[in-house]
Amino acid sequence: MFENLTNKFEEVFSSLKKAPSLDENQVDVGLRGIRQALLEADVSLEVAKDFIEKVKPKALGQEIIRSTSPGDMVVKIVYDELVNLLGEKNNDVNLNAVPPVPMMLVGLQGSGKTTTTAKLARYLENIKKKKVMMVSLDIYRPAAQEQLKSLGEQNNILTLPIIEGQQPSDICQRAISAANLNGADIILFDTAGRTQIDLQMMSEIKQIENTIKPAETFLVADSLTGQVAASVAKEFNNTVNLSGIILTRADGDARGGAAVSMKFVSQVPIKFLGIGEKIENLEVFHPDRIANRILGMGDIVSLVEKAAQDLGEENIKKQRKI
Ligand SMILES: Nc1nc2c(ncn2[C@@H]2O[C@H](COP(=O)(O)OP(=O)(O)OP(=O)(O)O)[C@@H](O)[C@H]2O)c(=O)[nH]1
Ligand SMILES: [Mg+2]
Repeated sequence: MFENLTNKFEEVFSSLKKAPSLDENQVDVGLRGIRQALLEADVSLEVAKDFIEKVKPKALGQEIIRSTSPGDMVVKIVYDELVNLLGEKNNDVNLNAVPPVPMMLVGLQGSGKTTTTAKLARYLENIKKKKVMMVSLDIYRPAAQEQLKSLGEQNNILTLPIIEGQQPSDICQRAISAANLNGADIILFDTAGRTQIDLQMMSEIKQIENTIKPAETFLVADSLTGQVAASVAKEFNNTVNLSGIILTRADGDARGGAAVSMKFVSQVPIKFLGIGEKIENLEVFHPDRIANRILGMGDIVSLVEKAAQDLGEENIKKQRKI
């Protein structure tokens, strides 16, 4: 996952870290390498530019350049900014609503909504200890409702019985009564896939949103589509109030551009990563851990701490000299 980006960052960092001292020119070369790495990961020019603009003044700070391990210091600055860019901290699933808590999953055709609905149900049952009911509102694609039903059967998750020919708004009403009757804590609504320009479908999800008043509206987006995924999120967010992104196919994404751009472009945080086709292949998105993974340094946390400590000692020494 995100191997290309990791390799590029490693290249830049190894030359920065080798240097016993750093001057402005060396920092500049390093930052250009980072910018290039981001662009090759399919991050937009705007995101890459903003990132470098934030890192640069910090990396050129006199205490960094003069410190005993300037390379490590720059790594720490890049790490901190990357965590910021990815979303600072994980915002957990919002369960703060009257049960049955409604949540819906929206997204483009084939992005992974139905599979992710089942993954999320399993997560909420196993980790959050909630009883979940899954409901398909996809009345358009043949066998779409059966796909969710069979995922429910295979994994022992409750689904709303299918009534042929029922419209989404009626299915929503029926789901709420059935969930109450069955003592379900959460209802997950899987919606029909849509192409971006399909205004009729977009107005349908707006109507569903108005009917169920979801506590969470997740956009399911395909990581492999890079910066397109981020602009799709921005567009969906103009129609419905997205509360989180679930980025699927992260397992096959060597570049990582969607993960990096998503928050900046769409203003919506990533909450989960889909990392495979199986029901258990869902991972909570922790910006700090992902930044760690992207920078390709298992020891980054201790490195960061050490760098911060060195910086502190340096300052103390300086003060003593004065
Ligand atoms: N490798 C990988 N495959 C995934 C992931 N998530 C979903 N898929 C696969 O993507 C394909 C499409 O998934 P669906 O869940 O049917 O997608 P959808 O968005 O519901 O599709 P429509 O309802 O037709 O719009 C399936 O073959 C899934 O197994 C993931 O995180 N990793
Ligand atoms: Mg589907």
